[in-house]
Amino acid sequence: MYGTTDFRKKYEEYANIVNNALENCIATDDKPGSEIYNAMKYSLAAGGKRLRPVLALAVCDILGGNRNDILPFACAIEMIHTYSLIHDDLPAMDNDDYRRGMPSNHKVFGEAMAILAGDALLNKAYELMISHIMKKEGDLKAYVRAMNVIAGSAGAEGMIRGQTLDIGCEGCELSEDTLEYMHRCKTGALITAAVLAGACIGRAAETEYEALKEYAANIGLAFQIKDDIMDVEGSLERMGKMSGKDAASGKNTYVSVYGLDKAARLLDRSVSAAVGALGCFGGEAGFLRDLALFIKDREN
Ligand code: GRG
Repeated sequence: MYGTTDFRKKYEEYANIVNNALENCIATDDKPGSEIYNAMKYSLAAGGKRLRPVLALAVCDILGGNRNDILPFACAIEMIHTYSLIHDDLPAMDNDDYRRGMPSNHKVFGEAMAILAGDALLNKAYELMISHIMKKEGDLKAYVRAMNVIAGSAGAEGMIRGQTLDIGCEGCELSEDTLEYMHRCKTGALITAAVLAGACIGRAAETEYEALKEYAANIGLAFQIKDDIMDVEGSLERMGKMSGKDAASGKNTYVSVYGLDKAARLLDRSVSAAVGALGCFGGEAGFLRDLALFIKDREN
């Protein structure tokens, strides 16, 4: 049940699996230039909720998939997410001094190193997935499909499209449809990729895959609406990053377009739709239902 130790215990269990695996993902050596590893590890180890890899593991589990098989994909998604945060914090983008409760990557290592650390994490993510696939024998389709979903969602039709709109539309008024499209790309795409990677590796049937896609689209939207609400109501202490920045930089958010009350109603609607999408899984999907509620109530 959400809010009870069961949900929290399970979430922590998944997050610990991911954290342990991530610790071993970035090697180190004593050759010249090895300081890049420090910049990569700094942001990767800085904490964060690990929401995306937890989702990937949970979905794979519900489908009876192999945890060791989804883990490299889950870690790769977290690396891609971390790279996007490092780049998003740069002065040329959102110019944020704090992330995950710590100084942003470029504040510690400088802008050039922060760009390189992000690039290196992105490359490492694909190396990790491909290395895993190379160890496999037989039908590799499910692995390649998972990787294809991840690559597509991180790129110019997904997260980067969303960021392009976000940066390009500062100070202009977006229609409700374009706002939703921007958020579905910027935040929703990678969250959806995490769920669908779990579905691919867990060998979901097509109806299960479609149901999970619907669930993911709705929690992705809910996650972003909540983020927009927290930017108005949150604080640096609670969130580990600056609040109030969206309004100050003229960003289009659910709060700026709809107001706080309607944004909260839209959040409720997305969470209900997410929960509704899981009907075909019955009791097996309890954790995913609780996760949708957690997204609504989270404080960071
Ligand atoms: C630079 C290509 C590129 C993309 C950046 C992710 C992103 C796109 C920008 C981040 C800006 C932002 C605050 C978006 C709102 C939603 C979001 C992705 C929040 C951060 O994700 P969390 O809350 O972070 O899961 P943690 O630290 O918990 O992992």
